[in-house]
Amino acid sequence: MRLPHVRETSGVDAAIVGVPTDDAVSFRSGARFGPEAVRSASVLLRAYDPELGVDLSQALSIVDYGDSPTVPGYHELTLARIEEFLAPVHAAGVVPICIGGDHSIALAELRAAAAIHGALALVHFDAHSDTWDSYFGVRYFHGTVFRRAVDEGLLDVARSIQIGMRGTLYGPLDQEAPRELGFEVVPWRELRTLAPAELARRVHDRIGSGPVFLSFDVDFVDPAFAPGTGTPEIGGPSSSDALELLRALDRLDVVAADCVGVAPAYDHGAITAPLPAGVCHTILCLLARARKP
Ligand SMILES: [Mn+2]
Repeated sequence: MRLPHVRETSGVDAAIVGVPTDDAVSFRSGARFGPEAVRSASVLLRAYDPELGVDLSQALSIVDYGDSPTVPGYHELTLARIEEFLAPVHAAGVVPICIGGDHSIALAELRAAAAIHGALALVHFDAHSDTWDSYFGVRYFHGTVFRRAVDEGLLDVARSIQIGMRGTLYGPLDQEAPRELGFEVVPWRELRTLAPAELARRVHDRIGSGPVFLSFDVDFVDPAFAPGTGTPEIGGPSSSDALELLRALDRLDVVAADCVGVAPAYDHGAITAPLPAGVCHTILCLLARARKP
């Protein structure tokens, strides 16, 4: 978006933060190049969103805060570095919007956010719940991230909702796991019957008031629209569906957000990256609208 690349937080409303890591994926790696691809695609974005009636250049002060440090090959150290990188952003009251990276980064984002805001409500768009207990016998993985967040008390799970789940599982217990943890789940087969305003009502009924972490995995969208991702799941919403659902989520107190899972090596003709770029733009517009009196 040609935002100023500065570490300034004074007077800043939101900061774009790249998180180039993919050590915690179970299948296709490559999301460490996601931030670079999304920034390239975002060059085409213009400030004004006619659907939401927001001119970002007028409504918010936004910076590109650069990329978080990582330690390739040492995922748990990477989590600590991301948390440390985000701490001053939250301390300054700035909303970080992280570009992944694989979804494991959400644990570090939540640790940094909860240190300032306390336990957060989760609004989570994804084909996957990411609530498995372990992968390969290891607890810190992209598919375990929201169970770890519950374990660590980072989420107010009674105010949290997961949206868009679909695809094959290891067994029926996998489907029940997020609900047993306390999440509300709107699987894609149910979601596809809801108008965006109906989903928004469900979200608001669930969230109430208080700080929200908004997390968007690009694999929420069908791989026909977003093939450049690590764990594609067929039979999902279009990018148009996704943007309409997102736009309906007005008036949430979003204190941190991310868009994860972009792996440009699996992309074809750079189809995928405009979606996460547009999702981040839409989240910024929602932020601007929520702040208007
Ligand atoms: Mn996913």
